[in-house]
Amino acid sequence: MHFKTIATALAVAGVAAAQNYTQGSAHINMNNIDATVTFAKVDTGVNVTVAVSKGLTEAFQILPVGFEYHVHVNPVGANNNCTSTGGHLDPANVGAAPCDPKNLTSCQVGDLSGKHGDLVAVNNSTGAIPTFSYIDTQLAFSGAASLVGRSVVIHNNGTRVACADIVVEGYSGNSSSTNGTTTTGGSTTSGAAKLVGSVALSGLVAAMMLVF
Ligand SMILES: *[C@@H]1O[C@H](CO)[C@@H](O)[C@H](O)[C@H]1NC(C)=O
Ligand SMILES: *[C@@H]1O[C@H](CO)[C@@H](O)[C@H](O)[C@H]1NC(C)=O
Ligand SMILES: *[C@@H]1O[C@H](CO)[C@@H](O)[C@H](O)[C@H]1NC(C)=O
Ligand SMILES: *[C@@H]1O[C@H](CO)[C@@H](O)[C@H](O)[C@H]1NC(C)=O
Ligand SMILES: *[C@@H]1O[C@H](CO)[C@@H](O)[C@H](O)[C@H]1NC(C)=O
Ligand SMILES: *[C@@H]1O[C@H](CO)[C@@H](O)[C@H](O)[C@H]1NC(C)=O
Ligand SMILES: *[C@@H]1O[C@H](CO)[C@@H](O)[C@H](O)[C@H]1NC(C)=O
Ligand SMILES: *[C@@H]1O[C@H](CO)[C@@H](O)[C@H](O)[C@H]1NC(C)=O
Ligand SMILES: CC(=O)N[C@H]1CO[C@H](CO)[C@@H](O)[C@@H]1O
Repeated sequence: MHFKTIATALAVAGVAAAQNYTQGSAHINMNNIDATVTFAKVDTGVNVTVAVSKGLTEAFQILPVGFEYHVHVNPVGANNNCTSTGGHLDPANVGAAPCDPKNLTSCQVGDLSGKHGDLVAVNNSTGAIPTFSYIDTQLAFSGAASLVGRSVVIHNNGTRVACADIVVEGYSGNSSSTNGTTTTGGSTTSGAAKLVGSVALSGLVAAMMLVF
């Protein structure tokens, strides 16, 4: 009896521990852009580290202020479809009004560039940007501002140019796994199929980039 109670308590604690997420990252590798955005829980919020190894060149950049990037509510769709990520993470429903970084209630939680600055192009052949980190006091790993099941999207003058799911350590829900298989809403696409699809779609994506 006592043993059963303890076992049940341990099982419940196990479930709770499994949902105690503290780490996640989005590895964006699309349209010649390679960027990793890492999220780590800290006492004051989430430590965000941005590492761009290629693709954000000055030649590609449309706005002189750089590339916007945000946390979007949904995972990436089939064939690397960034449109499927939906809108910005915005649990307070702030909307599209400009974000004042000195007044965070004016900002969408997912508006990383609005709160912390754009990704500014480095004018060399690679488009790499020196790695930087900051603490975001609004992001979380649970609740309304949770990063779990979300994605990161990089924009160029508003156009969605690259995106990836936030892979949260310990989370095996509807988002990506790290082994090349992406599961979205129950359908699974292999890494190889995604590659073929993205090659076939690259022309279309280029055309879409002019439209969105
Ligand atoms: C969550 O993980 C942190 C860091 O490992 C730990 O300090 C904390 O006690 C855990 N909380 C729960 C509810 O398991
Ligand atoms: C944030 O993460 C970066 C990269 O891991 C690390 O260098 C930095 O010390 C961290 N900052 C805090 C406040 O934890
Ligand atoms: C991308 O996703 C959007 C919304 O989910 C959809 O309307 C659109 O048709 C998709 N595009 C492609 C090329 O599949
Ligand atoms: C901060 O932003 C909110 C939402 O836009 C606004 O209602 C409030 O007046 C602003 N506060 C200050 C001090 O500007
Ligand atoms: C481009 O600039 C980045 C950031 O300063 C640097 O890490 C990288 O080595 C540079 N690449 C070239 C080819 O100069
Ligand atoms: C940048 O975005 C604005 C607003 O959507 C649009 O009017 C303009 O044509 C875009 N510029 C380029 C070069 O795409
Ligand atoms: C790796 O992918 C396979 C499907 O190909 C899946 O069954 C397995 O759970 C995945 N492993 C992890 C750690 O996500
Ligand atoms: C996972 O997908 C299923 C089926 O599409 C949906 O009912 C469920 O709410 C999703 N769970 C999460 C955590 O997104
Ligand atoms: C400020 C500067 O050097 N801008 C250059 C960046 O690279 C592009 C493409 O090579 C040039 O056209 C710019 O003049």
